[in-house]
Amino acid sequence: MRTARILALSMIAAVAGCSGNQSALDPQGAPAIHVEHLIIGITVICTVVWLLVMIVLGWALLRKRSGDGGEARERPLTMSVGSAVAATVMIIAGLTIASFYTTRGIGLPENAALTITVRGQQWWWQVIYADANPALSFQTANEIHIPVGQDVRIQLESADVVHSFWVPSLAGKQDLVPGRSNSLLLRAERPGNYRGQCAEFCGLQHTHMAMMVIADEPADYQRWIAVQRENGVMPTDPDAAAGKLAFLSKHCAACHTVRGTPAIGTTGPDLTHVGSRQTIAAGLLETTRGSLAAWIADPQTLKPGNNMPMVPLTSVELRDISAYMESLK
Ligand code: HEC
Ligand SMILES: [Cu+2]
Repeated sequence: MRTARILALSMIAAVAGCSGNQSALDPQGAPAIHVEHLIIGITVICTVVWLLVMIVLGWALLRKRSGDGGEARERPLTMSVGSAVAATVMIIAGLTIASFYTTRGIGLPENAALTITVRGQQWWWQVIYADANPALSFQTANEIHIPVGQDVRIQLESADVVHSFWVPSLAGKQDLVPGRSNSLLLRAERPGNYRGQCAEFCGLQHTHMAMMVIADEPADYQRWIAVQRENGVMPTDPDAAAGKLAFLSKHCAACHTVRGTPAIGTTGPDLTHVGSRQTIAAGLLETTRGSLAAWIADPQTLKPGNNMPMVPLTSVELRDISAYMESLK
């Protein structure tokens, strides 16, 4: 009874896991739909093959027990083995062709309107919206906004080791390889938040290397772009204003950029609009003043081994810097 209940519950969980914002079985864009068709096709064919093999095996075992068969059956046996081999070759060839056409189908169109560069870092995603006019270029981290219904070319690079970019609801999986540039087509038909994760083991904090692709209606997307292009806001709140001074006088500015201030470090994520992002530290924590304070106070306990050191701060400095970070919308 108990076993049956556990079985039923795990089946419900498995089916529920198929939908949601991070599932290859709940595709929301053309490339992911191609991949889903391939997954279903291969699963169905393999299931049929497995069932046939089991039926033949059962039949053969039963006949062996009843003592039937023997030398006289040599010829039909050769024939059935021969046809099984032929069927295997045909099925494998068929699956190879299907997989080839799927790969072609999710390939990049000649000219995607938008290209976004994503650089894998241990353990976060640097996202670069480059523009021919450098004044219009900007960077963000772990959060990629795209317009719905448009082909977006993601250019994938790596700063250190091999990572892998995978947003299952929107596209296939593609590696980020040091010294090489790969491309991937991303497309969302419906607005929403689509979660992705690094899919290639890349070190200690590989698990905490998530990203969010946010598909916006074109007008929302333009509004977001306009905000991101602006410099970091001048804090008006006294805590945040004091926090800005503290931020610039501590080591933070050596690793982080806040455009419009002397902070131009590039080791860590660009913080110009960090307060506008849903999460910090690659999906680890929701962005709130409290989580920012917790992170800045002790990044090594929250995400052991990551490349941000603990910078000694007084409690007032910590409070002010967190207020400043939160104000950077
Ligand atoms: C030695 C370089 C270095 C220094 C110094 C440094 N950081 Fe960082 N910081 C990083 C790196 C690297 C990350 C990304 C960590 C990760 O997600 O794995 C990060 C992440 C962050 C984040 C989260 C950003 C996001 O979008 O995920 C905030 C906020 C932040 N740092 C603030 C600060 C503040 C404030 C200081 C100074 C008290 C500081 N950092 C000092 C390297 C540094
Ligand atoms: Cu990884």
